[in-house]
Amino acid sequence: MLLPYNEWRHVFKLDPAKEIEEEILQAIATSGTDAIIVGGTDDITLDATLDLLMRLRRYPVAVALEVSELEAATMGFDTYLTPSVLNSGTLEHVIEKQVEALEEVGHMLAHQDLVGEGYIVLNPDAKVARVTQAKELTDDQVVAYAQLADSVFRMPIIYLEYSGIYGDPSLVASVKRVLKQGRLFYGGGIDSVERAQEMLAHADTIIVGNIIYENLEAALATVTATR
Ligand code: 1GP
Repeated sequence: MLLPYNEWRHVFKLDPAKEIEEEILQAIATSGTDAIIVGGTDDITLDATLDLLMRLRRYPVAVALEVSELEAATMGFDTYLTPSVLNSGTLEHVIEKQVEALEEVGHMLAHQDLVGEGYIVLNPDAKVARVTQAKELTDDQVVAYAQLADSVFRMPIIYLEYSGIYGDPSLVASVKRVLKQGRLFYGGGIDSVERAQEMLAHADTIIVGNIIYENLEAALATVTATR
């Protein structure tokens, strides 16, 4: 059975802009991970997204699309994760791109398949931080953003995004303490079982990205942290 997003503990994120060999794709898809998110920051094309979707559909694993880019929106995914970067310096990445996408494809998407993600981008050097002009935040602000997303906006997912670096487990724990209903996603720098376990102690779900392309064995090992 394919797991819904609110039961995911471990997720791999594949970037459609990056090439991936068939054996690596198979190893990732059959690793025991709960889901695969297809998403990236730039150079996302419809062709590459469709290609990855078709290749992944051969395996019994949930596949979610995470893009605000109109060009890549296509049918066939189990879930459509819609990221809003809450600490973005521009409205474009909070609501505008999302509205643009829904204007085009909204009528084809079912309410239950659309899941909002309140992103808090915390690595100022990450591409996503530059593209969205993410504001740097104090720890107290991070917690306040998380509470806003959870208790005010009632977003189903609050996503602490450190993309490229390993984050601060104590800040992840502080965020977890204020959440009442949303699920806490953590992503960034998970490249070992130890780090996966450390973040899973606080976050509901961990997202493993880059290491897939750097060290497959290490990436696969992170799945065992959920056992
Ligand atoms: C990126 O949160 C994910 O969007 C995972 O981060 O690539 O650093 O593992 P890494």
